[in-house]
Amino acid sequence: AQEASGLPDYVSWKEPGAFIQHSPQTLETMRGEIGLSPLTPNDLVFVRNNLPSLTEEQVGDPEAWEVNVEGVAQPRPITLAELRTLGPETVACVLQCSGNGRGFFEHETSGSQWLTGAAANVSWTGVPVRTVVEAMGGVDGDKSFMTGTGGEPIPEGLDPLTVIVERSVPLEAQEVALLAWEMNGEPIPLAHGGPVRLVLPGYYGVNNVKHLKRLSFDETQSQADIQRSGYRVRPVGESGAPDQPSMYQMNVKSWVTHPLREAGTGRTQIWGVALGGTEDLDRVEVSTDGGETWEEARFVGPDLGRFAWRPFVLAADLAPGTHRIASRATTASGAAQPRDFEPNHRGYGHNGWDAHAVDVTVQ
Ligand code: MSS
Repeated sequence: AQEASGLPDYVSWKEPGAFIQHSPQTLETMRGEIGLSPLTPNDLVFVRNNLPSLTEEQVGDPEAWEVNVEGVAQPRPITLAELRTLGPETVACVLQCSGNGRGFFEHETSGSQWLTGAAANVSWTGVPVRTVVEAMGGVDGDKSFMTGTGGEPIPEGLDPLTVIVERSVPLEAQEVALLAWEMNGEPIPLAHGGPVRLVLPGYYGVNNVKHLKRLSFDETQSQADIQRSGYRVRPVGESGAPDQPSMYQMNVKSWVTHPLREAGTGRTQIWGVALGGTEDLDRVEVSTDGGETWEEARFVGPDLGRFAWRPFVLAADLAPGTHRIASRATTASGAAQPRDFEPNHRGYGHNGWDAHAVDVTVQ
């Protein structure tokens, strides 16, 4: 990984210098770039593409973009223009890659070595999936899954199932899902899945299918590799298989974003962000002595709901020396970040507070 001096063309509109470039298709927001504002501006949002993002030429007229809805009583394609005529909704939620925090595991993991920056807090506008389904006569019969398919062309000569971005989530996810066309008040940039993206509040990034071309209600899960063996949680050394837990709902997590390395003597404001996954947060505590003692931090700014993250702050008077600063969030039902997080083969879902701590030197 290297710090991006020049960003690839499709994301050249993003803040230069704010990203760690793991590859042209994986850009991590630098830890200190996340401030106290509740939403992450589009030009600071991380990027993760399994396949190259669609181009404007490939998309054509965005209003004519079609999503094929299947597994409902009256299946049919629906255009973005028509989606706009159904009742819109806005939801703020965390967009976080399943592998965020992978770089903190001690075992060797393949994939981008994300630290904290494969996460953002975004306001999405679109139409609830429930509304679309109702307009098409409801789900047809007994279905257990909702499947979203990405619109990227499949490179020639490859078995589509090995590359297609197609994710199935439990049917109940339709209660919170959105077919979105706006991201923080702008048309969704292609790098983030425009013209229409499936947004699944509370679910890991991979389930939020970009350039959505098909939404289907099914009895079984997709047979695509990304569903069958990818994004499966298993012990280190084991291969992925459909009987292992899939990366669906996010867990409780927090991390400090300031200060990261140095601070002056006297008063320092320590801040960071905390998310409850699918639940409201009860509290965030901060430690300046590596977890020996904790003090409750204060949430800053509006509460944007249970799927959003909340910035927090704690004022501290730090004596000269090195301080290990950690944060630990707890949800309304009492789920708290563990000190250590059990390793898993692909390095998914790390929320251990100790590994996310920073050593800050005060002079
Ligand atoms: N979608 C599509 N279509 N394609 C691709 O590649 N990826 C995933 C999601 N979706 C994809 C999709 C992932 S994997 C993630 S994280 C996300 O997306 C990201 O987002 P952005 O916007 O940030 O880039 Mo991991 O779990």
